[in-house]
Amino acid sequence: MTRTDGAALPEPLIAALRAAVGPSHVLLDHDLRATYETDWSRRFHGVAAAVVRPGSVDEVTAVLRGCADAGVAVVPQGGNTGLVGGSVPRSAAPRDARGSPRPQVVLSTLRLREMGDVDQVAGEVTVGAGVTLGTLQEHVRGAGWEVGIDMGSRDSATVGGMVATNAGGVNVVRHGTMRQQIVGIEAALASGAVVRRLPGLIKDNTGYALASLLAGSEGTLAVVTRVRLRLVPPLPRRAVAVLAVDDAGQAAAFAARLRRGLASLTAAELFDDDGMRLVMAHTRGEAPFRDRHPRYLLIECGAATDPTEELVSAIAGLDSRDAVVASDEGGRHRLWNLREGHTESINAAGVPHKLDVSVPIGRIGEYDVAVREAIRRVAPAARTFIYGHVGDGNLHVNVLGPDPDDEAVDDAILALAIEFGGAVSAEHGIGVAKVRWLAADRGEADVATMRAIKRALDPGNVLNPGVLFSA
Ligand code: 2HG
Ligand code: ZN
Repeated sequence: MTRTDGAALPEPLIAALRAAVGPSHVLLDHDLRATYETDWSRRFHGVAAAVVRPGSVDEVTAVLRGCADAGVAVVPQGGNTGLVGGSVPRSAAPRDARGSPRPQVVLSTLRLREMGDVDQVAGEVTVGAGVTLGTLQEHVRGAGWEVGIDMGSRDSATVGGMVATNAGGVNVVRHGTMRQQIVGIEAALASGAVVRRLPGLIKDNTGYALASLLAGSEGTLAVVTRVRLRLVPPLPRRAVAVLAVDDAGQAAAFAARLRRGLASLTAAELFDDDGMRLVMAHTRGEAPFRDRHPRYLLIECGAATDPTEELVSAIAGLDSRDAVVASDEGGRHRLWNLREGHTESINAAGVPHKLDVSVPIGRIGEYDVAVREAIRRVAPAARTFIYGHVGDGNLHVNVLGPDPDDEAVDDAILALAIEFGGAVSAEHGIGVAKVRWLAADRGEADVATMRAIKRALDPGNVLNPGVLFSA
């Protein structure tokens, strides 16, 4: 994406922002802004007129009011681990009603780091939006609980960003997505109003479920400031297996059988041989098998008592090409690294096209074959890596080679996902990357309803213009 210069902020707004959050938290200098302006994919970047770092919900509302009054766009940002351009300024600045470019301010939530005590009776915790998943995991483990979500970006991804994107990760097969973990929310609207419901009631049918609406709204409806999460019991004993399989369809079929028959299943992940070789080369990892195989299925089990025997006997009933099992921490980590190392290893080899599609689980094998063929047709020299959460029907299709601005492979991959009855985003969202695909996937009536909600909550289009809908 071409980098264009952002419009500058009016002086009175700069003064108001400094007064609201303190001068040291209004970053105007190019070098200080840089890490906030490019997302994790490195494919999406734009220029922020300023990065503002409020430290409380009141400061967030002051920033929103100031920007709304000045017609300035606000891009909410957590750990900036997004991959679809939703958490960084637009490369082409959004326009106001007269067609002039609107300045964009990044509102970083990283200072919203309040960490509540674990409520031992309810099994819940309330935390600030800027707390990282890794810090939260450490906090609740110390109190004898676990977070229902886990993912490779745990040390940077924030709770607020995970709500805004309805994050998935590796344990969805067991605990569901972020939306299913949320039992309360506090969020600031573009008007400066704050919606807050944090008592953490498991059952609450009192009107619209605003927390569920904000989950997956990608910063277009509100800035999430605090979240109350349900916790899950810890599963301290773990065992991991990697199975060598014939194809993605077999991996999906095995995962489906294990979901039914293996009560301690916590993850079912897929990767291919090219991806594994790349990870091994980048991380100096060891191959789990002497021979090469077309695809690999990683299975993790978690329980109060050692699940190794249960795992071994479950996979013995599957007709895999080969299998390895690890129960010790080092061995489990080495096997997980083969899957979790993909994003970093692919990024180190170039700027990938990253598409996170959902496909009906029964059609994963067919999709894996068809999508590789479709990519070969539009980009014969490209390198394709397909990995992901096969137990949820979520594949990450990564393509190295085509220019970052060339969207032919993206289009081929997404069109096929729709043709297969899937979705153009399983977990990373629409961002700016897939705006063209929202209506194709959801249909006109759904998009019109979403636009009506957006207009009602953010009539000035202050929050994340250009994300989900064209600005
Ligand atoms: C994962 O599952 C993440 O590892 C990142 O969702 C996916 O690198 C990607 O495309
Ligand atoms: Zn993923």
